[in-house]
Amino acid sequence: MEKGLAVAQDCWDFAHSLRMRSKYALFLAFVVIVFIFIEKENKIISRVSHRLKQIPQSLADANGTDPALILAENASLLSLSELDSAFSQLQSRLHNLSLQLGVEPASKAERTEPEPGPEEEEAPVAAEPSQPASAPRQQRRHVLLMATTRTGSSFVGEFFNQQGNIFYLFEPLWHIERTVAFEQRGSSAAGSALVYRDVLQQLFLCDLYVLEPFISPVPEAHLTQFMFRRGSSRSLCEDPVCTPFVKKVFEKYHCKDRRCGPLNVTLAAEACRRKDHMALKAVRIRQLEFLKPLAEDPRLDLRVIQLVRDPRAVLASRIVAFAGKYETWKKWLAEGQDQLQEEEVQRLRGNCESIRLSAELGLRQPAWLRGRYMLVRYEDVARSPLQKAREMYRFAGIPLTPQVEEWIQKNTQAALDSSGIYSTQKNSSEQFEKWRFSMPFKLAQVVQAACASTMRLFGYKLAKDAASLTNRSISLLEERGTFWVT
Ligand SMILES: *[C@@H]1O[C@H](CO)[C@@H](O)[C@H](O)[C@H]1NC(C)=O
Ligand SMILES: *[C@@H]1O[C@H](CO)[C@@H](O)[C@H](O)[C@H]1NC(C)=O
Ligand SMILES: *[C@@H]1O[C@H](CO)[C@@H](O)[C@H](O)[C@H]1NC(C)=O
Ligand SMILES: *[C@@H]1O[C@H](CO)[C@@H](O)[C@H](O)[C@H]1NC(C)=O
Ligand SMILES: *[C@@H]1O[C@H](CO)[C@@H](O)[C@H](O)[C@H]1NC(C)=O
Ligand SMILES: CC(=O)N[C@H]1CO[C@H](CO)[C@@H](O)[C@@H]1O
Repeated sequence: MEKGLAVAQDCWDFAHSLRMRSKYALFLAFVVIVFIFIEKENKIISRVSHRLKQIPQSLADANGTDPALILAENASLLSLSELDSAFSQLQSRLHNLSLQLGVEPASKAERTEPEPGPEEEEAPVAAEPSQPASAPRQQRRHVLLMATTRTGSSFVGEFFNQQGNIFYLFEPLWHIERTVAFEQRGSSAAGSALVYRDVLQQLFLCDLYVLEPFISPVPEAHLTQFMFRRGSSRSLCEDPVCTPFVKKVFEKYHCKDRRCGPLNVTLAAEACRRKDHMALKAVRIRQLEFLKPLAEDPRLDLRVIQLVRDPRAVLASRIVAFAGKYETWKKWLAEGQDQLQEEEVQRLRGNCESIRLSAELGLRQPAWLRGRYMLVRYEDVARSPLQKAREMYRFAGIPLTPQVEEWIQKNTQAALDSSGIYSTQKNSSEQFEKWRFSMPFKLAQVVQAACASTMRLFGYKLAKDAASLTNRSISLLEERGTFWVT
């Protein structure tokens, strides 16, 4: 099919394909370099490349609600048909290599979820391939906190991090984004979504080794000082994952309350398997529909919690937090008249749309997602953190422990204490609405125009004028109660 496409190309198509080829050259170079560096991990890379080869298939599966995705699909099909032969070759090399090393050819080494318990000594990489996965372990849940930046996802992630029996990871996909500098548009955005998804799937299975090829520098002997935000995962900082501190080894994202040696990925993977549940937070998963294979994986019991926040607040927060990336916005705000670049507005609209499309899909509850999707508004969490935590835990089917409640009580009160007010619903709502009183109305207007349908879906009311934006007695939030719980 792909060959046929390639043969039938006319001149324009040829030019187009050249462009695509150069677009992918970098990515290919990356794959090859990684390959050279981590021959030991050839199974993983082989699997990634194998998965990438399947992209045309997967894209055909993904139902194109998103017009951007339809375009991406076309582009991907073309460019990937060119990549196809390169990947076949890579796979063949990996196959030869694995034969030389005397290990099972990667394509046949399907992994099954290892059983928990002390007898579990072997690293998954060395595990014997066995029969197709048996029934999922009773009750083990795999929670994905799916958010975007500046939506309070670190805070909500703590709800899961604090439960002693959940293995929680904070933004593990950061490593993938860093290493594979995908373009954020068109075909490569779709490609990156599939890599994210496949890595996510392995992580949920406690295959933490899948991250290693993406950590820079690549870990040696499964030991790394560069695990992103290790300190934000309790599970990576407690015994026995916290090994004795090693002098002069600098760990950038070290544990907060104690000093540990570099992360031993094997120990972390073992800890993951010992815990009853697995949760992780990701701001890099843009489209819910890509998660379908995870929802249908019999080894997983997936629960997706999509966290959303008023896009006006998100933009206001991003302009402060990512000043460099929002230079144009700041200039536009400072200099008055100048027209805001259409490109920026388009990006804003695109972000809002992808959030809305995911939420609409989730709320529609197609069969594969039934009982697996929950939508949560940050504003509701900020106003009643404990109640929302209980709902999320009930949805996930995981017991809420006293530690979690304590943490929430301590931290929501501490935040209020430090600003001189005490904990009531009314006062904490002042906290979460702070953006209203510092946001120029024209900025709010731009967001309201670009994100109107997203705001309507989530119950964020439009402010008609500058006065209503800053008038405390006008609520910009429709009450939605627990309507969202599925
Ligand atoms: C895509 O959606 C249409 C309806 O919108 C449905 O008939 C079709 O079966 C879907 N295809 C897949 C692969 O889910
Ligand atoms: C897909 O690509 C082909 C060849 O470049 C082009 O003729 C066609 O219009 C594209 N289709 C879409 C939906 O973009
Ligand atoms: C793999 O090995 C086979 C036979 O041993 C050989 O024909 C083939 O060219 C090798 N592939 C690569 C990419 O080296
Ligand atoms: C990491 O932990 C595993 C499992 O306990 C152990 O076998 C291995 O030697 C450790 N690696 C290093 C480099 O200490
Ligand atoms: C704020 O809104 C309320 C209700 O609409 C209105 O009665 C009040 O006058 C407004 N306050 C100001 C300062 O505009
Ligand atoms: C219980 C409490 O401290 N409530 C305070 C909430 O904030 C308002 C002012 O914004 C105070 O007047 C209340 O006393």
